Amino acid sequence: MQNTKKALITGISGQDGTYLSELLLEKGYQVYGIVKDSYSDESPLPRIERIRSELTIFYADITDLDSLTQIIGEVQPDEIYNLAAQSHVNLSFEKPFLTVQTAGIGALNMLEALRLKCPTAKFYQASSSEMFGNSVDPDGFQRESTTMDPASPYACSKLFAFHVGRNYRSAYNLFISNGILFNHESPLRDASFVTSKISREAVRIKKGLSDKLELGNVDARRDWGHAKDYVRAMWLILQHDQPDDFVCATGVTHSVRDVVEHVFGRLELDWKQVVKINPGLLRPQDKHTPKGDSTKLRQTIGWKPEYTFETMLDEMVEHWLLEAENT
Ligand code: NDP
Ligand code: GDR
Repeated sequence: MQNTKKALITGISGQDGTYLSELLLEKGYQVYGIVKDSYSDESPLPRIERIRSELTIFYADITDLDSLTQIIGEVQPDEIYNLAAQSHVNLSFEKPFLTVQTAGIGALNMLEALRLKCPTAKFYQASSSEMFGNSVDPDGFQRESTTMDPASPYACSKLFAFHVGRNYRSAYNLFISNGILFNHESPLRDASFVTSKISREAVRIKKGLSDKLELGNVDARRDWGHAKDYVRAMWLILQHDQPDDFVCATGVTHSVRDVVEHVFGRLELDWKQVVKINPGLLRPQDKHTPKGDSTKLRQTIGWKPEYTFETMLDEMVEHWLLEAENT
C-alpha cells in the first residue's frame, strides 16, 4: 500500500534537504519544505528545481516562530527534519549572531512549534560533530558519550539546539532525535566547502579557466562521507521505535591534502604547481583529527555507508567536469 506520510523539511533547498526530499518522495511521502522568505515561487532554487513541482514549499524564516507555528499547525506532519541553519563554520566567526539565531534559536522555534501545534510528530535535529570540537576519547574516536567542547559560534549554537532538544524530549515526552553527523559532501555541496572548492577549482584549472587554488589548513583532517548515505541515516533515525541520539560517520579520516591529491590525480594534474596556502583562510580555531564512531547507529538501526572517500570525490569531479562543459 502507498505510504502517505507527511514530512516537513526546513532548509529543504540545501544539500541535505535536496537528497532527503528525493529519498522521501521515492518512499511515497508527501514532502513539505520551508525555504527562506527572501525567496518566492519565482526564485530559482537550483538544487531542488528538478523535483520542485512534487514539493509543497512554504516561504518563512527559521527565526520567525509565528510563521513556523502556522505552517506546522497547517501541515500536521508525521515527521519533521530541522536542517535549516547558517551552516558554515568559518562564517560563524564573522556572523556569530546570525549563526546563533538560525542554528540555535531557529531550532528552539521549531521545537516550540512542534510542542504547541503537532506534538505527535517525530522530530529530527541536524546536530553536528563540530559540537565535540577537539575533545576525543583515548582511542581517537568521537562518539555519543564523548565530552562536547565546541570550538566555534556555529558549534556552540548546534550544542544549544542539541541540548534543548533533549530537554524537550524528556520534559514534554516528545519524539525528538539528534543525528550527530560528521562532514558529508556531494556534487550538491556549496562550492565554499573544502571538498567542493577543490574539485571545482581543479576542474577549472584543467580547463584552463584558472591557474591557482588557494587553501587554508591542508593538514586538517575530517571524517568525510557522502550526503546520500547520511540522509538515509536521518530517515532511519526517525523510523527507530524510540527517540535517541546517534553519531553518523565513516570512522576513517583524511586530510585536506589527501582530497587535493586524489582530485588532482584523477584529473592528471600536478597540484604542487598550483596549490597555494593563503594564511587568510586559516581559522581562528580549527580541529584536527576527529573520526566518528557510529557503532550505535550501525548496530541499532543497521546503517552503513555505500560510498567511499574515493567514490564520493570521483562523483564530485564528474559533476564539475559536466558543469564546465555546459557553461
Ligand atoms: P546547507 O547550508 O546546504 O543547507 C542549509 C539550508 O538552511 C539552506 O537551504 C539555507 O538556505 C537554509 N537556511 C539558512 N538560514 C535560514 C533561515 N534563516 N531560514 C530558513 N532557512 C535557512 O547545509 P547542509 O544541507 O549541508 O546541512 C543541513 C544541516 O545539517 C545544517 O543545519 C548543517 O549545519 C547540518 N550539518 C551538516 C553537515 C554537513 O557536513 N553537511 C554535518 C553536520 C551537520 P540558503 O541556502 O538560502 O541560505
Ligand atoms: P567544516 O567544513 O568546517 O568541517 O564544516 P569545511 O569544508 O568548510 O572545512 C573542512 C576543513 O578544511 C579546512 N580548509 C578549508 N575549508 C574551506 N572551507 N576552505 C578552504 O579554503 C580550506 N582550506 C582548508 C578547514 O580549515 C577545515 O578544517 C562542515 C559544515 O558542513 C558544517 O555545517 C558541519 O557541521 C561540519 O562540516 C561537520
